[in-house]
Amino acid sequence: MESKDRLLAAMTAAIVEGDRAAAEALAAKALAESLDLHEVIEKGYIPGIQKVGALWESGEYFLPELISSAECMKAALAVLKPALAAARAEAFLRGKVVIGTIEGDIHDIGKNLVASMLSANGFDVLDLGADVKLARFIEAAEETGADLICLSSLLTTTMLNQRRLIEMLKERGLRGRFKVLVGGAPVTRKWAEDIGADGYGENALAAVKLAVALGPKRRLG
Ligand code: B12
Repeated sequence: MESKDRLLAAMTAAIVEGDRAAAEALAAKALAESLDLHEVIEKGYIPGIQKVGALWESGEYFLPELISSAECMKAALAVLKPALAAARAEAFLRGKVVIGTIEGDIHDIGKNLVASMLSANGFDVLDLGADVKLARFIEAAEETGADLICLSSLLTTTMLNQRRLIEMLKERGLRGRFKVLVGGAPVTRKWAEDIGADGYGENALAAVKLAVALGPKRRLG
């Protein structure tokens, strides 16, 4: 148990220090030791990028450090991704999801995590990437017959586009066709309610629970 805690602490430190090799090696170790990958991500890596955010806010870190930590985070998640995806084979299709970071916003770490976890939990996920135009979300959802549209926003300015997307769905007579889930650091339950979203999740696990609850019941049988 103690060694697991040490491993989680080392993951956090690797992200804070921007040590990519260590971040990747620790992810490989987590796989080798069959650790719970949700715990590894939530308690090992995410606290690292949160600390980096705090160091940036306090003026101790600058953009290069932020970018290098973000790259480390991505590299570690890339190591874990195949194992997360493998879990999917055991699940059955729970619904189709279109996900992306909303127009004007390039933050994609949290969105990638949510996409990976949804995929690992049996959802068919189309990840549109970051800075995705509002119309593109709607086109993709219509094309793929999606059940859920998941919108990530990390900036207070781009959060407004979540509201705009829901308005666009209404304007096009499509609001009833898709469930809209919103998330991202500045997003709150209150905001989700205010804009008429179907749900808000504070982290990737919450996103999965929400998607399961809101997804098409017919395929859950
Ligand atoms: C890493 C980072 C960057 C990296 C992004 C790299 C990348 N590829 O993503 C870089 C360096 C590029 C960057 C750039 C910028 N950043 Co930045 N960044 C961050 C930082 C430190 C961490 C974000 C992160 O990855 N967190 C970890 C992930 C795992 O958490 P998460 O994204 O919140 O996601 C979780 C949940 O929110 C949830 N979730 C996420 N999406 C969804 C979606 C759904 C549907 C659901 C249900 C759940 C859900 O689940 C996720 C997993 O648990 C934050 C600080 C912070 N405290 O958030 C600032 C922060 C978001 N950035 C900020 C800013 C200002 C910027 C810049 C504008 C800086 C600049 N002057 O250029 C640019 C943005 C340019 C743009 N147009 O987008 C501000 C935003 C302030 C604000 N009020 O809007 C923050 C808060 C820092 C700060 N305190 O000032 N940034």
